[in-house]
Amino acid sequence: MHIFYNHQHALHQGKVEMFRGELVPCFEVPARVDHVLAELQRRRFGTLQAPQTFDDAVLARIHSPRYLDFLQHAWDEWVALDAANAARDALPSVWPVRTLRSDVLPSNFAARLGLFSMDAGSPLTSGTWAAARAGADCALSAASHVAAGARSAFVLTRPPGHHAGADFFGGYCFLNNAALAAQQLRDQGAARVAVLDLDYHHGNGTQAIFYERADVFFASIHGDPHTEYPFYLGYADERGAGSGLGFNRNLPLPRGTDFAVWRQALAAALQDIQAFGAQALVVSLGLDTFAGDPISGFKLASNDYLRVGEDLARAGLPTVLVFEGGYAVAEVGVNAVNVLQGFMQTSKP
Ligand code: Q9C
Ligand code: ZN
Repeated sequence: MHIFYNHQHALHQGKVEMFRGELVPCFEVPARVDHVLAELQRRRFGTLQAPQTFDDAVLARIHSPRYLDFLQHAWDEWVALDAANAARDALPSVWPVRTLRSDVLPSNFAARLGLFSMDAGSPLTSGTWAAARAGADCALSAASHVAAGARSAFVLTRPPGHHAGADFFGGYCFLNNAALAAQQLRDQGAARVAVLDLDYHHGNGTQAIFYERADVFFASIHGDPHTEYPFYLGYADERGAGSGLGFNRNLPLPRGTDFAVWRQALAAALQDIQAFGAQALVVSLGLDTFAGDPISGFKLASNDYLRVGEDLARAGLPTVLVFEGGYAVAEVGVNAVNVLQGFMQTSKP
């Protein structure tokens, strides 16, 4: 399996996120990807592949031009406010909720930071744009590789992507790597593409991006948003809208769900994807379903991830796997590579 590794991931290095009235150390840290890379090397698994570079027009297939423009220049604007900001993360603190306008683009930086975000847990740093941009190139390259006939590819990148919408960041995500990969598969000839989101948190960004489309099916298994982030999306009654009606499937599960129950949800999601007639599959591979995850509530064990990979391979589709969440840093490498190993062993002829 070709691995599209984001060599620039560590340029994004948040210091703190807002939690219960305090700034606490970030959970989404560079060591996460370092552990996956080390485990790939330890097992001599896969071959690292340098990504191609795509122009911003390809990103604009998913993200709005005004959001891309904001993200690209945000750090310079932040430092221009106060030179001392260079040593601080930029976190939003004001948002245009119901009754407030989001069509006007204020000149005030804090106002735009809020307009283009959904929480105060996703610090924007000096290297955020460079890291996210290089990650998007990895996702697009993996999709092109699979569109050209490869059975599978893995995108090893951070920051993650599935919470990022067409024009906002949040949930540690800035550019939606899985959505970019799905669109690239469409643009390179796959008529129907499925995105299967296995991260503990609902992939609100990906769902929203494709909600009114019949050419991209979105399925997600995640912690019940009544109690789990992102709270305001991911309920079972969200089935798509307009021509996209029937092309969205949410499978929320309660905190404490174990692998046996989770695996039944996986079977249901894969059945929907087969019925849809997907020609290619993008997996948002979050490993925060692990029992030891510090911010999540499912109970998967490391060995269960081998079975996950096997189940995914049995779908028989050209597959792009995209690294998303997973915050049990010491175990995330073993868990991620277990999925890949299960997938490879099962997809071999
Ligand atoms: N104190 C992904 O897994 N809130 N994002 C966490 C922890 C945000 C997770 C609060 C969780 C976002 C890609
Ligand atoms: Zn997550």
